Amino acid sequence: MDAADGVGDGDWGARSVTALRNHERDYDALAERLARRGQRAETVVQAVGRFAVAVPSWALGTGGTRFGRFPGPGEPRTLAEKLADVAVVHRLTGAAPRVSLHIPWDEPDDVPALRALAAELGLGFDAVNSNTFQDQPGQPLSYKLGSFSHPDAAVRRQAVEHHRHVIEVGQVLGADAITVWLADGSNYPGQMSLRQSFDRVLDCLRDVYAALPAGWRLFTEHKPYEPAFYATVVQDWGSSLLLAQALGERAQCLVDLGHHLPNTNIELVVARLLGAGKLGGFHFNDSKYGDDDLTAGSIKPYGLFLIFHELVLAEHERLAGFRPAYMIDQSHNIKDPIEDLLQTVDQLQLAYAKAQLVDHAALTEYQESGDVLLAERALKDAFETDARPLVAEARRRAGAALDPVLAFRASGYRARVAAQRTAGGYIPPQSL
Ligand code: LRH
Ligand code: MN
Repeated sequence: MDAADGVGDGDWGARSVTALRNHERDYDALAERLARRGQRAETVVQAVGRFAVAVPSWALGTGGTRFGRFPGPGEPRTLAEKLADVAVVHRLTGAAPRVSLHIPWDEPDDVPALRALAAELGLGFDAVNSNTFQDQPGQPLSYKLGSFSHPDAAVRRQAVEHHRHVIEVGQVLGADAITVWLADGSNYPGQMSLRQSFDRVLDCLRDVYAALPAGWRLFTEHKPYEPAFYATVVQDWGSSLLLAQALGERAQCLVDLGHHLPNTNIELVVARLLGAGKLGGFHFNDSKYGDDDLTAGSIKPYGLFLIFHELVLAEHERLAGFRPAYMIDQSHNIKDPIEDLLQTVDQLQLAYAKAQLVDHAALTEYQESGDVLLAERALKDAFETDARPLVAEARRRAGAALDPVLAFRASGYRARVAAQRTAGGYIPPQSL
């Protein structure tokens, strides 16, 4: 099978030819229905075609929990194999052209070589991620009691140095942002000064901000708890916004969907950060209780749609400085990591497509006239539209798969890499 052709050829069997025919009929039926609503399927297909999300380097293997890890066959053993797997996600969705690297978890031995390999695979690099939530072998000072908020100035300096190093690696890779998530916090009242710890974090972030290359952004990522179980220094969007506003215009807030207490209105958080010009990006995933890192759209699909509604509104309004970095942050415990990522990208494309179907003019009219029910229905009509043919069409035009998960299974890629990766040899990036 030629890697370039994404739809219904020999490898995906007769089913693919039938699938293509069915897709064309579904698409035409939907386009006709949308036209009756005064909407153009073509506009949404083109918008979905521009949508892209970055894959985290730490999500190509099985994550596991503290209770156990159930590794699957053919998991990548090297960064090169991880890139090969990301290339498969991009190949089948047409929408995952970048990797977000975590340092030192995925520190390249040869950074220029990694950049060249990624380019060969049609991939680039999104925001790099620092790590001061673990102690590395041979690390002089421990982060047990924090990093940027640590009482010992030497530990704070060590943490700032680490961030400078992460930026240097990112620069060689062609990235243009760094995401700073700090585990800093306390487990017991009294353990940590609640104000001084925040001031120390801001001071250290000023040093990191000063080290940003031209054109780079710094994303602050908030999280309510874990691993700190009493107070987390950057606990919520307000704390993150205070930091980003104090640092300067190239500092913005990153919203990890799993970093909100149950029932938090995350689309409202997104709207607030958009309004403040401080929405830097996302870590997409889903959760029922805590930071569960489940497949995006798997638990709260309407919530995901409402977040994309705020993003599409900002896009259509050409909101100043609107340039969110879309990234995934998930931990795959029981699904095949590649299949989970394919499903995730599909869910994000779908939520984005549905948000493009909102009749904004009608919505504004109902909001301004106080027609509560019809205003709500303007959103529900879009959410309840089966937009899958629009997403499949955008993928078809990008040479990707109508149904990425089924295409992946039909390709036999997992079985192939399982055979090769257990055999210990390195396998060059391969076509599906
Ligand atoms: C923290 C977090 C952060 C990453 C880590 C892998 O929970 O969301 O974004 O550094 O997960
Ligand atoms: Mn995250």
